[in-house]
Amino acid sequence: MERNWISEKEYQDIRLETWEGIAKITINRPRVYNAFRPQTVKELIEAFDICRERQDVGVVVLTGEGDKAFCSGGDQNVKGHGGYIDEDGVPRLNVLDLHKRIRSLPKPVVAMVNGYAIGGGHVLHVVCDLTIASENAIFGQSGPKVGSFDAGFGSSYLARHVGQKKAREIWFLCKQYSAVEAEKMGLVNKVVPLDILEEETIEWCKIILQRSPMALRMIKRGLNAELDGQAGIMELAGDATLMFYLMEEAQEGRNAFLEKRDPDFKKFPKFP
Ligand code: S0N
Repeated sequence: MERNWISEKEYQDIRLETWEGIAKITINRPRVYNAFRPQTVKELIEAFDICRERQDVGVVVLTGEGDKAFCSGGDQNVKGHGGYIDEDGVPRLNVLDLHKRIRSLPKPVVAMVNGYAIGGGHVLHVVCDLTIASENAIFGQSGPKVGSFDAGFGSSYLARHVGQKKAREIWFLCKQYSAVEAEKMGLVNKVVPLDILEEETIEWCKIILQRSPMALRMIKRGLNAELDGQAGIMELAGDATLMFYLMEEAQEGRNAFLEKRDPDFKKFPKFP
C-alpha cells in the first residue's frame, strides 16, 4: 500500500517523516551503508526529541535508506583520535547520547532492519524496543576487528537479549549472523521478505497505536528500570509522579496551598 509520508524537516543525513501516528526516522547515507558521523547522530537525537514532544506520534520506526544496510556503525572515514570528527574538528562519540534518547523515549521504538546492522549499527537496533528484519538482513559486531567496542548497552543489554555466552561469542568472534539466526537467538522479533518489510512494520505499529499509551510507557519504564539502576528507577518514578499529578489527591495539595488553607487528604481512599 502506498503511504503519503509527510516530511517534517530537511536534514543532511537523515529523514524524519510521519504518517497516521507513526514517525519514521531514516538514516540517509546509503553510499557508506548508512554509517553515522557526528552530524548524523546530532540529527537523529533532534528527530527523537521531536518525536518525544509530538502529541500525534505514538510509535517511532528507525531504519536505513535502501536495501543494503540498516546501519554499518561509525563512519570509518571520519574516525580520528578520541572519536568521530566532523567539520568542527572535535572528536565525539555522541552515539551514546542517542542510545540514551531511544531508551528514555516514553514511546515504543521499532528498528526496521533492511540489510546490514553491523558494529554501532547493530547496537542501534539492540537498544530499540522491537526489531523487524528483512530476510537479507545481517547482524553482527565488528569492534574488536576494526579498533572499537561498546561495553555499554551494546554488550550488557545485548546479553539480556541473547544470553551471556552468545553475547561473548558475538563480540569475541565478530561473526555475521543471518536474520533467521538472529531471530532464533532472540535478537529479532520477526523476519519477513524485504518487499513487505515496511508493510509488516506498519502493521505492528498500528497495533501498538491501539494500545494505551500510558500503559506502554509504564511497561517500557519498568522493563528498563530493572536494568538501568537508579537512572531507570528515576524515570519510572517520574512517570508515577506524572500519574499522581493527574489525581484529585495531588490537586488537593496544590489547591490548598494556593487557597491558603490546610489540605483535606482524609477524603481520599487508602487502597489495601
Ligand atoms: C557492512 C559490511 C559488512 C558490508 O560489506 P560489503 O557488502 O562487502 O560492502 P562494502 O563494499 O564493504 O561497503 C559498501 C560501501 O560502504 C562503505 N562502508 C561500509 N561501512 C562503512 C563504515 N562503517 N564507514 C565508512 N564506510 C563504510 C564501504 O567503504 C563501501 O564504500 P566504497 O564502495 O566507496 O568502497 C562492510 O561494509 C563492513 O564491514 N563495514 C564496516 C563495519 C564496521 O566495522 N563499522 C564500524 C564499527 N565500529 C563502530 O560502529 C564504532 C562503534 C562506536 O562508535 C561506539 C563506541 C563506543 C560505544 C558505542 C559505540 C556505538 O556506536 O554503538
